[in-house]
Amino acid sequence: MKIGITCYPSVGGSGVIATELGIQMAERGHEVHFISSSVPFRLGHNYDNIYTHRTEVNDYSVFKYPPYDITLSSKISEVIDRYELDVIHMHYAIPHAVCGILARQMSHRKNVGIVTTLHGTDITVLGHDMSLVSAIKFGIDHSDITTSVSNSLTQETYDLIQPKSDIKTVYNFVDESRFNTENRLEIKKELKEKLNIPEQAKVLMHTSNFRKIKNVDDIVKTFYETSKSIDCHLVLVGDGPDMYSIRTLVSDLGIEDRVHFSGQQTDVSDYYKLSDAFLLLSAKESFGLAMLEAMYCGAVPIGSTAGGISEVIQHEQTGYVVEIGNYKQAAEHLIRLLNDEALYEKMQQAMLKDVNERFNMEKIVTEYENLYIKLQAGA
Ligand code: GMT
Repeated sequence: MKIGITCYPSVGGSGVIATELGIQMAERGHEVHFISSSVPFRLGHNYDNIYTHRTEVNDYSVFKYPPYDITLSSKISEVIDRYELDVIHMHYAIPHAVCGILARQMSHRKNVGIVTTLHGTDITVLGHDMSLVSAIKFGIDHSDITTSVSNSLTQETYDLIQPKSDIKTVYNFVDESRFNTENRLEIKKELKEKLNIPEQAKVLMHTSNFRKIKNVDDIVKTFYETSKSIDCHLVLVGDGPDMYSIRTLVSDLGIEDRVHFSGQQTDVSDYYKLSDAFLLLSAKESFGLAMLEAMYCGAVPIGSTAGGISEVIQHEQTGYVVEIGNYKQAAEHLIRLLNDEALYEKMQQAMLKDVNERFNMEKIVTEYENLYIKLQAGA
């Protein structure tokens, strides 16, 4: 098959899933075309059957707003026609699904299939913006197939947007050749030396884009509470708008010597392997891909009840789930877990088995491939 993929190419879970899916489709022999504003960051090296097409947004001075969506639609239609694409997969309803629909109308191949995947903030945040609801609904209803990354997001989309068409949940996946427990002990030792973390200290970790909805302040408070009873350090990977206030909180609590700001990293897998526990206490989170990556690397998760987090963590079996904002309870779970080696090991083993079964890459890539095949057959 010939597959077009459009996503936000910057660091972020939706771009990661779109890119990994494209790579896996190429590995299965399909021809894959990425059409986006820049080369997706996870596309590490060159593949014979992966092509990238960049949109150049026109900033002609008469335009008050550069017409990104129109330019992208035009580019997608050009690629559909030139490469005779069978399917285009749009990640995010706004603007990508709408661009895909417009592109199909512009192109000569009216039977090209459109799959749209909802990733979260297109619904959980934008879905509350009445000026965008009609566009999101249009994007879903005019796609041939719409998927969402968790049951929680699927339900929220039905409730908020009330689309006419069905939405199928397809969970996110992780490339286990990249995220695994290999050399966990050696990497832990090396990174602890590098970061000046004592060998016996436990490590808690979080990575994100440090937006308000990530509640990174709750993570710092959880760490602060935990560190009253456990010898531990906190490693924060990433950067974003809340960084200044988080640094201020860390300094106000007087814990600068045990909180490590590691900034944006292109490869976070070593940081996951360094960690005993991964924290994701967001106010909104459709799935929590970084948390799943951390789990594959052996870090036990403490998550909030937001969105799909509790679909990824099986509470008390493979990690813990606490009410949004309840950092004291998060700390209580951590203290019990990190004080009890037998409990920790049991939970870690159950977690590794569970994620490998439910979020298995081969299984989920096949689910997407079957959707593409279904569309091609019906074309
Ligand atoms: O979490 C973010 O801010 C990034 C965002 C994105 O656009 O990449 O992530 C969303 O999609 C990911 C992949 O499906 C999910 O794992 C994240 O949970 C989701 N983020 C939110 O719902 C806030």
